[in-house]
Amino acid sequence: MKIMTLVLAAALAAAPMAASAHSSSQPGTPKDGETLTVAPNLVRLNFGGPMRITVLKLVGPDGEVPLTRTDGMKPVTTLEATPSGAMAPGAYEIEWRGMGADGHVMEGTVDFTIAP
Ligand SMILES: [Cu+2]
Repeated sequence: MKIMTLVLAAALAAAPMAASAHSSSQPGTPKDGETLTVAPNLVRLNFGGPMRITVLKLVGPDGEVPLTRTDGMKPVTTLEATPSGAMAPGAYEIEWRGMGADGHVMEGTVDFTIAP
């Protein structure tokens, strides 16, 4: 019983530290809200700590644009992927989901526009 109490106390004490180790999402390329004059030949997401990205999608006016990832599925702090296929002018969204070093699942979107 005493051991269990100690373990619980240790877990509670460690909780704030775990929260501060949370991997954060940082501005990438394109930036959220950015308007581009030409289609990007590379998209880049940046994270404050290693992130294993499990879902990465680029969706535009003509549907999903296939992406080829530079580093496969390994945990990265910078994820790079090259869109393949034509990207018509319009609104695009990068959708991602991943797991940070602390095991927390995170997800986010980056919206950008290709000007006509
Ligand atoms: Cu976290």
